[in-house]
Formats: sequence, structure tokens, C-alpha cells
Amino acid sequence: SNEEPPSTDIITLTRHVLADQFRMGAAATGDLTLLLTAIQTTSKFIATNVRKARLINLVGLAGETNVQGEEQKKLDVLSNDIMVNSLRASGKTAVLVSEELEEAIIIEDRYKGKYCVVFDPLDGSSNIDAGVNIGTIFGIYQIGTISDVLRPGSEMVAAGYTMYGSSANLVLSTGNGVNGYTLDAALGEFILTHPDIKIPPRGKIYSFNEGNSMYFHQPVVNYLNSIKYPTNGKSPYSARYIGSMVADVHRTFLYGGIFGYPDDKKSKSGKLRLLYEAFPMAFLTEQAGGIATTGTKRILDIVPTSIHERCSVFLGSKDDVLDLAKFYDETP
Ligand code: AHM
Ligand code: MG
Repeated sequence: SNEEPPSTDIITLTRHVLADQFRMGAAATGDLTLLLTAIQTTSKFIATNVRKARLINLVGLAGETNVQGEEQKKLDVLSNDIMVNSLRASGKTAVLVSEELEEAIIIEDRYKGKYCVVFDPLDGSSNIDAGVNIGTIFGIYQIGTISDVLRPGSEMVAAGYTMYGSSANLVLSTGNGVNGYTLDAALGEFILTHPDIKIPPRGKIYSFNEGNSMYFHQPVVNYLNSIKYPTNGKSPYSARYIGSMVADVHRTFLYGGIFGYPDDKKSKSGKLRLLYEAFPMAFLTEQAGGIATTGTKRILDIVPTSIHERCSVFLGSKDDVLDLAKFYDETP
């Protein structure tokens, strides 16, 4: 056969992150690598269960019981539980903030480490039951106390997401560019497949929920008109909207363009959550050479006032986001 022998020099996520830490020399203790190992494990667990969800009754409401009389767990509850358990057991965390939990979890002394992890265990909930791409989003701070959690996104030491689609893709930045890894299910390892992701400086795709148009503020309406009805012979942009932030952002990173979930007349602060949706994605966007803004200010500069607060989000290709920002500048 003409099949190539397998490479014996595969770059796993752990190997890649370790190499990065070696470069940092004495400053690196290996703690972040271990923490990321825990996150990888949760992503593998969630990926497996997303795939089996239909078969093992994970689809539907939490609190129901199955035919064996066991309590069913919704995928998002299950994903939250595995993340909390695994991050606590890693011994590397001090505080956990999850979209699924009203209050932050303070890790007991026995397991206490120096990192705070903010996460949305399973984002894109409206897509779960239809089998459409969903994902996990996470951000990591190095901290001491709970009050430290309310710090700007620019202080994150790492951020990433895992997209559960035709394959599981983990995209990660530890502050030195962005890399994408694909889960090799047979090996159970995330393998480097997308080294040094850079967002194209301009794209041809916009990704907004235009069903909210009647509530949009004028700068957003004007911007969308400008790309749908371009002057001087340019072609209009294409629309792509999945409704899972992870999938819409992932496509934006690879193909370019702009993703937006603005605040509007109805959702006064927007919909997306600052700590565990906007911050990690903004961190990755900037690390990949793009821009992430609320329309008027850099997302990573926002100082949070509460753990579940929301914010307006536009991110993607530099030139496209700058075009959008111009419409905000022009509106008094
Ligand atoms: P969720 O946390 O309830 O899943 O909501 C977040 C999701 C994002 O993934 C996505 O960008 C957005 O909500 C889509 O919202 P909408 O359905 O209003 O377009
Ligand atoms: Mg969410």
C-alpha cells in the first residue's frame, strides 16, 4: 500500500506547552503544564460524552430519571462537574468561576494552588440537542485571593477553548501566540495541527445574530449596511452564524472576518459573559493578531465588577474590526 509510516516525532499539547515553559527557564515551575493537563482531560471526557449523548440519554432535562431509575444529567451539568472535580484535584487552583455556578468556588487548603480558572464548561447550549458544534471556554489567572478574580483580561496567563465538532479541537494561548491541537481519539492526545494561528488581516464573512437587528444601536446598523451594500464595486460580505461562540470564533480565526454580539436596546449589556466568554476569546484574538473591542474600548482592559457580568463583543480580523469601530467613533 502507499500508506506512510506514522511519524515518531509527534507534538502533543503537553510536549508543546512544556517546550514553551523550558524557554521561560527558571520562571516556569511546571504548574501551568499540570493545570493544562487537567483541562485536557476534561475536554476529552466532554468530547466523548458529547459524541455519545444521544445514546446514553444525556440529552434532555437535568433532574429527570432514566429507565434504570438513575438520575440523568444534562451535558452542561456533567461538563461543569468534571471540570470542577478535575481542576480541584489538580492541586493547582485556588478559585474556580463557572458559568454554571452562581458563586465562585474557593478551593480548600488541602488542594490549593496559585491559579484561578474561569470557564464556561459547555457553551452554545441552544445547539446541544441538535448535534451542532459546542465548546468549552477557559481563562487562567495567577492569583492569591478571591478579590483578585476581578482583574482585567489582559492579566490572564493563558486562555483557550475546545470545540466539539467533527473532531475535538483545543485552541490555546499561553501568551506567546496561539496554537491549535486536534484530539487523536485513538491516542487520547491533542496533537499540534494548527501551529501559530494568525487571523487574516481582513476577511469576507460577518457573524452576527441579525435577528436582533431591530434592537441594534445605530453604529452596528450602519456598519452592517456598509458590508452588505458596499460602494465602489466591492462584493458584499457573506453571513455565517452558528450560534455557538466557540464555533463562530474558531471559523473567524481560521478564515478571517468579524464576529459580533453587541449590546443593544433590549440586552443593555449584551449577552456574552465577560470573565469566561469575552476575556478568553479576546486574549486569543489579540494573540492571533486580531482585535477585540466592545465598539468603544478594548475588551481586555475592562475591570470586572462582578463574576457573571456581560459585555458587548466584536472581534476578528484587524481591518474589519477597525472598520466597525469607525462607525462608533462617528456616532456622537
Ligand atoms: P449560552 O452560554 O447560554 O450557551 O449562551 C452563549 C451563546 C454563545 O455561544 C453564542 O455566541 C450566543 O450565545 C448566541 O446567542 P443567540 O442565540 O442569542 O444568537
Ligand atoms: Mg455560555
